[in-house]
Amino acid sequence: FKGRLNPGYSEIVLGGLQNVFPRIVDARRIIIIGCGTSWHAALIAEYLLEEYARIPVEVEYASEFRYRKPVIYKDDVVILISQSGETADTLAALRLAKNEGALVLGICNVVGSSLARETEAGVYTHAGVEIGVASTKAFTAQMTVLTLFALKLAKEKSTISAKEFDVLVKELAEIPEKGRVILQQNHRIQEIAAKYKDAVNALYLGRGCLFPVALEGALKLKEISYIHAEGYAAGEMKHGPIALVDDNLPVVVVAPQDAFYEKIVSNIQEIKARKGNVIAIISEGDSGLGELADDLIEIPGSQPALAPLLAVLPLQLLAYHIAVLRGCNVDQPRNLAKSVTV
Ligand code: F1P
Repeated sequence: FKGRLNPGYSEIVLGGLQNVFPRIVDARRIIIIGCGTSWHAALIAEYLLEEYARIPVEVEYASEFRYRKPVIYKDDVVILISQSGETADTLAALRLAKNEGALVLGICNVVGSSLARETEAGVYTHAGVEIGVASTKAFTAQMTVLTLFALKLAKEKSTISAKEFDVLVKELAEIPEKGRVILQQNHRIQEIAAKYKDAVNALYLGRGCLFPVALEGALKLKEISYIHAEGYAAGEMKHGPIALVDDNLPVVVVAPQDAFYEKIVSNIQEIKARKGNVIAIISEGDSGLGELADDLIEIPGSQPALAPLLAVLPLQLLAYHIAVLRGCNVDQPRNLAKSVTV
């Protein structure tokens, strides 16, 4: 269970998967399963694996997968993601897939957990102990492992050019420094939190692999501040959530300068036309949204596939500050358990 990024050599080593990698390369499809935050990491992986490794991917909640009668092939690879490695639904899904003869792999944070013991191979995220109930650094670590996995598989399957692979690996190594730059805006994010701490509802929007990041931002706010929040694919706004927009609704829009930029700007215009309050997560130095959005948080530029690793940080911080300002216990939110073992 070892993962190692070897910049300079443009090679990705995921030691824990070494013996089973030939089976992964030959897989018919990949099914990724998790609960809560781990499920959001799985959704991001679907974008990356299909784009780069050109393999069909299905993502499902463990709590659904375990109770229906899913079709599982012996040449499927089933990846179970869990911070704790003890989530009952995820373990039940693991056993179901294993019984059907699929290759079951784990991505988890707790060494020696049930998930690690029962899967055939896997990668530890080594994110350190998660003190808070709501998953944060484990999510970043899960995404990092899944990004490495997608790129390694793409390389083995020759579905990515050497140049594109090298650029992504190089930029991946720069992510920690870019993350530090985002954390320097902590005070600014705290000020934004003070403006919206009394909100009753909030909406989070994103496109592409930043759509699951919007889901995760909404989940963090719900979990620790008890504000009702919904995450949506920005293109779906006009199919329902737009009815909610008024001058009481904060809308967090993940809007870096990527291929969707024009579309997301037009989403922001639609929200502003209905007097919604827009908190935009923008690319560093993007002056275009200054006039339009109410509040801006900058993230350094990156390859679009790596943007989730950066964009989630201000959303986690925003939820944290709002929860603290509302007097909530951010480490032990009501009704939640670190490991949902029943
Ligand atoms: C899954 C999860 C977490 C959430 C909370 C309840 O846990 O839904 O994402 O933050 O802790 O459990 P895990 O399977 O990733 O340990």
